Amino acid sequence: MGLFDALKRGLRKTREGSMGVVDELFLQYGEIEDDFYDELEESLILADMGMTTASDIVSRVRAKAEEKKLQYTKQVYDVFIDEIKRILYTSKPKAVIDRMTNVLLVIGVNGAGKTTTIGKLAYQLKQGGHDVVIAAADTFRAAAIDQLRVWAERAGVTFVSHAEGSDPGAVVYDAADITHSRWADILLVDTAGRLQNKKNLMEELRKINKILEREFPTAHREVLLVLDATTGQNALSQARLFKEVAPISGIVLTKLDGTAKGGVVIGIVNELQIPVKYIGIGEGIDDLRPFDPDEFATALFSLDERQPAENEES
Ligand SMILES: Nc1nc2c(ncn2[C@@H]2O[C@H](COP(=O)(O)OP(=O)(O)O)[C@@H](O)[C@H]2O)c(=O)[nH]1
Ligand SMILES: [Mg+2]
Repeated sequence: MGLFDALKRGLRKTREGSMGVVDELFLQYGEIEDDFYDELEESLILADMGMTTASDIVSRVRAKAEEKKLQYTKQVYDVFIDEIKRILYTSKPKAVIDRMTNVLLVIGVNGAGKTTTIGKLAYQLKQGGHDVVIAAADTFRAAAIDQLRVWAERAGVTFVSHAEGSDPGAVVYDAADITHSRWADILLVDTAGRLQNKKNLMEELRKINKILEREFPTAHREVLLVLDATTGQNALSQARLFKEVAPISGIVLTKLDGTAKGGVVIGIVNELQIPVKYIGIGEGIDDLRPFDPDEFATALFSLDERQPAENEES
């Protein structure tokens, strides 16, 4: 199966669910009436783009359609797709991995998919010829450390951990040392995400980020926030919260395969103006993909199958 087919399969629930509803609306409505735009807005909200983004999109699409004097909803489809792509392109990320040393701090709530994402990423980077070190800075549970160790072994990369309950900062110092002495070019730092103890967690993350800034002043540093797409609008509020702790440079949106509400990507990019850098479309080691706006829009809206004719009159 090709990469694009794998992406389409991963996004199937969203494409056939909430985006299918949007597609139908355009292709079956007929002549444009006021109701059409109301229904469009409603279907975008149901697709979890959020109220702000849904109303932004509809007013821009409407203005353009009126400017072009379009009569039929089918003709508005292209305008709509262009608008979706425009939003997604505001987040077109530069490459995450640079030629120099790369330090990726991975944050997010429990269960979002941080450890899995690091495992997949470590594997892919190692396959790409990089020397990767993983730091197990989620020291809260032994099981979390073991889970990451298993991924590191699968990927065949260097793994740095301390005992359960030890200071995450100390793990990060240790991993920084090892990265320097190996001349490794990539350090991935896994962190805890227990929001129940919000204040401590935020302090801990802030401290880890400081250590990385100090230890790697010239490295290419990223702070990746991992969000679970199945949580919909909750993902947006988590992003706002974590933004206060560290400068988030990119988002990893996981579990897109498990939700019909993949429209949340569009809401996140539009509202937060933080680029989505990777998407998770399954639990397997190959199921992490760099985010490509064009590919994503095409996979989401069945464009290749039902592209409406340009100037069709009926
Ligand atoms: N279906 C699916 N499951 C995922 C994806 N990413 C992570 N998971 C699952 O989500 C669960 C929690 O992941 P984990 O990495 O432990 O989350 P963490 O607490 O943030 O470290 C695990 O069962 C993963 O297999 C994804 O893209 N798709
Ligand atoms: Mg974890």
